[in-house]
Amino acid sequence: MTANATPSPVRLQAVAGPGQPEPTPALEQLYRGFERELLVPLWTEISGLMPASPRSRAAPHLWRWQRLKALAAEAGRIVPVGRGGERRAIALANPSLGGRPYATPTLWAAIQYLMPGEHAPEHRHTQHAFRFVVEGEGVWTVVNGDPVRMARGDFLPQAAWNWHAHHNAASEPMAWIDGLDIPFAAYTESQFFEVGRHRISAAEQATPERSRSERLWGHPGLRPVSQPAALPATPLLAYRWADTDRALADQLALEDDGHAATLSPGHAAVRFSNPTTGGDVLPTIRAEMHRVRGGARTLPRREVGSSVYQVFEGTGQVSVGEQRWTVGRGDLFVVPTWQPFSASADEGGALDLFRFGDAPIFEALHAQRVQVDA
Ligand code: GTQ
Ligand code: FE2
Repeated sequence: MTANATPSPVRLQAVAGPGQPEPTPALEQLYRGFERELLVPLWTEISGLMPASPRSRAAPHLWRWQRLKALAAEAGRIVPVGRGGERRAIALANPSLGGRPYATPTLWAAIQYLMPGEHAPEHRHTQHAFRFVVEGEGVWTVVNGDPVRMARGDFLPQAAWNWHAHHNAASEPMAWIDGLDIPFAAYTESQFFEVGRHRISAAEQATPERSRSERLWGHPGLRPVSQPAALPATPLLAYRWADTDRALADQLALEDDGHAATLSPGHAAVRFSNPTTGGDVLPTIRAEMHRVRGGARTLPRREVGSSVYQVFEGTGQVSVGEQRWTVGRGDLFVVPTWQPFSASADEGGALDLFRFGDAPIFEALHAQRVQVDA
């Protein structure tokens, strides 16, 4: 190697061990040759490259809603929102992902905050997104010119490449959470982004109770014949809490009546679905709402892929791998791939958990596995 040649980033050490060649001077020579030519043999790497089951770089971690909200409110006072920064969104950074704004290796989760009268400018991107509202109201998200009301318990998916802006039409600040596949898109180097108008039109700043998308698509089991047969992502832009709540309550009531309806005793769950296919709402993101009856506990479950949960209502205990937390409204936590997860609701009230995860990616690749410990 000449003095000014770039040093090889490959570093190989001849070490004794099961399945490893004997560390001899000849082996050292061979490894120096590999380094010069930028080569790495499988035999030194196999346990890391091909583990027996998924090992996550991400750690289970919990963020308390009260602390997030206090910091977001402070950001509301001192950080303007506008073109360039685009959004007053503050992302959860998993402690094991190197300080990147990634909740999990594939998912972004952020608290977003808008002050009264504020606008977040229009843009579009290839990342899939959604909003979920744990408390408050007063913001409309305007998707391709369709103003969509946001209120507690609502789930608002926002598929790739739709223009979107947000505006707060109320006299109070509002916070909500965003979920996006930003880390997945970054890792796969597949992103596109465009800025739109700085200000949407006065007509688009309307504050209708129901969006055009809900009037067209929001009728259970009824599809508009004028519209395309199967769309890859949901055209319905709001899933309202009243509907989600009734679906969960009905599952538990059916269980009370002796009918099979729940995932396990006392554990009801619904998945937000694309009305044109019945599949996941977004191509890369699965979203669900779970209700655990007071005093009940979910079966420990592990899945390929990572999830983020937000407590919507109630108090209880959750366990993720070796971690165990007492949780309450708004708290957010991460379940890394293949780590067992279970939740139990405190006596006296149900525990409602909003969950989003990257399962559609693995299902599309036929790489999904689920294991439930009954
Ligand atoms: O509201 O459009 O948290 O584009 C991250 C990226 C929110 C949004 C985020 C975004 C948005
Ligand atoms: Fe966006």
